[in-house]
Amino acid sequence: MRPGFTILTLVFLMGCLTGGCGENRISNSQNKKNNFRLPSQMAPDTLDMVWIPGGEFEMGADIEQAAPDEFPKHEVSVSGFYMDETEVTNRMFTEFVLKTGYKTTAEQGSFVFSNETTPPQWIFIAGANWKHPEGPESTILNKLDLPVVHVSWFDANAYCKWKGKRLPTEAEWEFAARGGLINNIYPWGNELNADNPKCNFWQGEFPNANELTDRYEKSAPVKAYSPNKYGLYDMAGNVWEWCSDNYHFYYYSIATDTLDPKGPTKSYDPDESGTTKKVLRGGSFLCSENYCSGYRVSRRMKNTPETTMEHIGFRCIVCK
Ligand SMILES: [Ca+2]
Ligand SMILES: [Ca+2]
Repeated sequence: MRPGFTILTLVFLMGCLTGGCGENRISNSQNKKNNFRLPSQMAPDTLDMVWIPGGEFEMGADIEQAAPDEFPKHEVSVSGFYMDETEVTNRMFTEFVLKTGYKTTAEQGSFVFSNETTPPQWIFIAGANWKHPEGPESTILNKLDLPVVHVSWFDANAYCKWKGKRLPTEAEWEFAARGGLINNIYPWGNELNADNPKCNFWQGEFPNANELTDRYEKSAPVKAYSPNKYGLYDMAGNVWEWCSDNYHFYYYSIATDTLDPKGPTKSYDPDESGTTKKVLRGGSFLCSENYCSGYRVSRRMKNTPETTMEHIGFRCIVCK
């Protein structure tokens, strides 16, 4: 063993190779962007988490609005787990960075959604990162209870590992989002009801007309809307949430593992074949009916693990 290859490092590396409630899994390239060593991994606690009992469900979609990668709907079982009741907030992430000295992938800059361009669009801003979500002049001091954003998949994993937890799999995330309902479209049921929004999304025609019926142009404080029946907040909208799985367009057609599936070993996105992407779930404040409808419980999204944006965050889970 090389000098400097400490027991702590070994514990961390083993943590990277495990996941799933009780089963081994491999996360390729996890954390390779950051040469980060956990100075002290916490014993996991279940404070501010809710118990998701596990069980069988129909994963995916069968409605006209669904994207091709949400088909076919198929039966999956997941074991029980605890899940953070909210997205990880700026307050929580601040504690992590203060205690560990962790540097995020985006400390050089990140993508911010600008309303000052025509049409409104994503622009790269040097100095935009989790501490300055809208650019170097912005601050999180008045946003401590908003979800942390501009965090890469690597950053999300580092935080979860520090807490003694991990990212949910895509199946765990969808099971939890459904809140115990059967074949529901949204975490609360089957009606979107844009006149009285139950989550933070985009009412109106994206990207030109945000009607703000839900009162929030960008992200909202966590718990601004009612939780689902499991007690989970913002499983629809607010910010997208990283899952542990590789993204594969055809995964639902080719998957053979129906018990605690952990995603394909290789990623495939027909839009950018050859690029490894990770799954994102739940939609964001930018999702609208005319665009991605990401707030549907079965909606899948993907991005490269180093990607950071103003509408991407995460939450953790831990097994019993
Ligand atoms: Ca909104
Ligand atoms: Ca969310």
